[in-house]
Amino acid sequence: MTDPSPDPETHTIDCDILIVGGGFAGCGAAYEARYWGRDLKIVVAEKAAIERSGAVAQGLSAINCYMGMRWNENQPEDFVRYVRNDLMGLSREDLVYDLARHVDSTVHMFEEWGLPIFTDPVTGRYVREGRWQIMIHGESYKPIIAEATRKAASEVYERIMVTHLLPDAKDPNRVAGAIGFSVRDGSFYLFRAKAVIVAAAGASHIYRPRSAGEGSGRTWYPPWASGSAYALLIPMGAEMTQMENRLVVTRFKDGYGPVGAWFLLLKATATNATGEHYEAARLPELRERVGAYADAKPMPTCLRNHLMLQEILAGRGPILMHTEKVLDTPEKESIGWEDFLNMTIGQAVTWASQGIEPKTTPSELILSEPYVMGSHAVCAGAWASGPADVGADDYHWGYNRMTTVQGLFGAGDTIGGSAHKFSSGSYSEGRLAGKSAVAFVRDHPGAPTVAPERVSELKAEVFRPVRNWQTERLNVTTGTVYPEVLFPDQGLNRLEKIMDEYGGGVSANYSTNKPLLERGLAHMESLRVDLDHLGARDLHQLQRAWELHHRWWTAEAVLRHTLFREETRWPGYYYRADFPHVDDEQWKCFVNSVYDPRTGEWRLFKRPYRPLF
Ligand code: SFD
Ligand code: AMP
Repeated sequence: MTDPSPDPETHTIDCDILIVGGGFAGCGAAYEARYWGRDLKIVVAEKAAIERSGAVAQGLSAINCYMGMRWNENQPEDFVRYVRNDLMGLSREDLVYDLARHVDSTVHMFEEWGLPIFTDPVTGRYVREGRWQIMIHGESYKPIIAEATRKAASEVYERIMVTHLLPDAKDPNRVAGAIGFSVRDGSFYLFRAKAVIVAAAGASHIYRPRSAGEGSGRTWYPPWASGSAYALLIPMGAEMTQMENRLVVTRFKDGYGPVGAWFLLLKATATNATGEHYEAARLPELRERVGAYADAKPMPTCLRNHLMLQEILAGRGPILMHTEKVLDTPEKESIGWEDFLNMTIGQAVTWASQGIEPKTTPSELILSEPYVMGSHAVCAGAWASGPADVGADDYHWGYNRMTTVQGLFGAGDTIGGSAHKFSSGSYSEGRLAGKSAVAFVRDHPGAPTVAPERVSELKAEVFRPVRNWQTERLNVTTGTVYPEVLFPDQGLNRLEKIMDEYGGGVSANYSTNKPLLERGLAHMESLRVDLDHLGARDLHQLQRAWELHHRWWTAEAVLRHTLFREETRWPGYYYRADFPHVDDEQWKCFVNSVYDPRTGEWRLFKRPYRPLF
């Protein structure tokens, strides 16, 4: 294999709308932008291949956001109440409501395109996993969705890792495109666009995972989710929200198999090692900590985590999911296995390798390491304009799902304040962003200005790890020790250690405090300086190098937000040990941040929470 070039050829692509990331939100954005913008050039840039990219690469076994309005099962207002409750009172309810009123039409389209949804032969309704979730045979979920995007987009550029967004040369608060490189041939890509929709996923591997060494890389959210959704936006000066609201999920131990179908559809229960149902027993203690939130129905996800953690810390683990009590028919047994074979094959493999027969043996549950996301039971991400017809005036400044940067939109994990979107909601939010981006392009038909010198500077920056390696490769002391080179896996281990120990990861039982966070930020600064020394022997390592950069930005934002919020709003996600209680008086508000690219300074501040009703 020849060495990658540190100064490869440049491909320039001009378009109306650039969509970064062809996952669920990106696919929805392309589909809807084409509907409203028949004449526009709509381009997708994706770091993998859209048939199997993103969080749904392996498939899924449920669609976790579906109202069922045609059967009068739920109304959007019910969903707003649910999300408000699950997020301990804090949501951008205009965004949540907007999503809820549109999500059903997305699911109906998926079915029309061939996605098999469990349907009750008697009622003709979709089979409910829980109040908001429906069951699917979803191994091929992503290829089905990608097919429509292939038809809708003018061009889909695959294997392109987007590294930076470009500001307009005349107006730094307007986006003008993006740059990246091909992970296959190493060439450089310049996209010039009138509007950009970022749909580039949340982040795993910010925190050291439970699986290390023996299963390094195994996580619940996929290892390829590298926080690009946040790292592309933050250096542009986009306002971020709720970056401290990171996700810890209850999962089957070692394989990270999700629990939803087991708890909700199969009605399995979890106990401590001696068979006690610990949740009820711990309620009085929970009330002392969080007051009335302890009696919220259903119990917020973070509080369920909290009770499990307390039980484990009290020495009463392992926590057991009693699969053996519910797989009493061949049909249920098949649903149980299919749940994992559709979506988290590794869990089925883990069962097999550990000799676990779920029909006769309970399985261990554990809490995962934290992830940064905007689409599951948390809502980290960009502060976005809401719809014009609902919500407070200060939640709306132009185009729906536009960030605080002109022409820069987001969807799915990218957009903050609006949790529980899941796959269907992320796609729906992509559709909303796609429609608005078309409106923006119609109102701003002029091409943006891209400064060639800025592009050259950034190009040199993108290929710096290749240059570093080629300059330093002979400067080796022994084996793989290159004193002047930091390899991406070494940098990643360092980042994960900092976040784990100072930012409230698994080894700290999710606990942190002001001095720890400040110390963590100091370590982050020295890591940032060392990122200039990243070395890449090949294109794979160059991609890893940029994924590390993106994880760094995401992690930095998490630490700064966690430091600013002086309370513990979501016990079970993380604990500010120096402020252990929920403090509605001071902190029932959003924590937002803006990074200033000119000065390198971060500004953190509060934004009011305004309930929709
Ligand atoms: O059970 C760049 N999710 C579930 N959703 C459901 O509806 N039902 C479930 O059953 C779900 N479960 C679940 C889920 C996820 C995973 C991993 C498992 C189980 C094991 C959540 C959804 O999948 C999730 O909410 C959405 O997919 C989020 O959509 P989006 O579009 O925000 O993210 P994406 O789909 O991962 O797509 C991101 C794309 O961007 C690309 N990309 N491209 C170019 N340049 C860069 N720098 C890029 N960085 C990233 C990615 O390749 C990808 O295509 S359960 O656990 O709850
Ligand atoms: P999971 O498989 O854990 O990602 O969860 C899938 C869906 O089920 C999400 O909407 C969760 O919020 C919900 N869920 C999972 N476990 C429970 C539970 N014990 N009680 C209520 N909702 C749950």
